[in-house]
Amino acid sequence: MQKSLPQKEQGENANSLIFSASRSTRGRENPTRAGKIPPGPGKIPPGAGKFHPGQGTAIFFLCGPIICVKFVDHKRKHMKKVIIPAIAAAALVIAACAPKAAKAPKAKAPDVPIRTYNAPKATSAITIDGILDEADWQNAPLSEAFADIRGVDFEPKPVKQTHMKMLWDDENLYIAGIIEEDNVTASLTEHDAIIYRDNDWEVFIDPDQDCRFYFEIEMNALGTVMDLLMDRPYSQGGKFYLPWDLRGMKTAVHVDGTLNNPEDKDKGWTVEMAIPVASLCVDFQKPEDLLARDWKIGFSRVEWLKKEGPEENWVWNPTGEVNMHIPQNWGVLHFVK
Ligand SMILES: [Ca+2]
Ligand SMILES: [Ca+2]
Ligand SMILES: [Ca+2]
Repeated sequence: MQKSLPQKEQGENANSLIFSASRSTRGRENPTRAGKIPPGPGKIPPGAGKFHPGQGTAIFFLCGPIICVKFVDHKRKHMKKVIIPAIAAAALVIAACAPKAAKAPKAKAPDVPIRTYNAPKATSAITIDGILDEADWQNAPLSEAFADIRGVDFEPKPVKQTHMKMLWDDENLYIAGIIEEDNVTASLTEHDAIIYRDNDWEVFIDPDQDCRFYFEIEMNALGTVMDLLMDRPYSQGGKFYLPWDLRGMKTAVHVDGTLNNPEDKDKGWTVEMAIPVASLCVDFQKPEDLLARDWKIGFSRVEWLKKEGPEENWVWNPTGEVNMHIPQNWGVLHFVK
């Protein structure tokens, strides 16, 4: 049995909820899941930078262009006179007196491949009903199969297939999620609930690729949406803004099977989304500015194979750890003109 759920459209004030401190998003509930906080610059050890002549005392005096240095050895009770060029002496003194440079933390080399999706421009209207029967969807390339978030070759590999497709026009980014599922389930019905407590579909978007002010959308098979704005990743002290709603976004889910009925075997569910580019602009950005460049975009599917967890995180572009909030490790969306 196939069932299409009604399309949902978000208005400017759609379903805004009072922010609750008890709500949180994945990665925040357990900081270890948010990735390691990068070490700060090393502290300068006490005393570093001071000139320590050891057992003696150095006496400097100028003789024209030459600096003379006399070392008085307190133990051996004698003096050594050393004549060195002024420039070299100055360099020696500066080097001895300069604080030792703090070792910069090593940047984590991206050990994940960065995938690119070449999104065609839609040639006709896309009806957001969860059904991907438009000719444009048929012609859009199917993404690589989703992999474990920790790496393309990470074992065990996902036991259920997931793919996505994307299209665009001058107003919207269109997203299709194709989710294989033998038992389609969903329970959360409240907008901005923590949707990943159900099996879900997640999209992360950073149009200007600055890893700041990026957007997260989660949906379950009931079509319930959580959307939020992040000012930066949690690992950098980022905060999320849950009352923010993606204005004008249209979403729909189509279930190919029966929802919440474990007695039969389902095929899966599909998600169809239209995201207004104008609703993703920050500062003085205009939609045409955003559509003129590539975006960073991440897709994730949370699957609770065991009720007690831990949950599976299957993603388009692995980030390398169980944490989606690493925007630099998301894939790239390229708008084919
Ligand atoms: Ca459709
Ligand atoms: Ca950004
Ligand atoms: Ca929201």
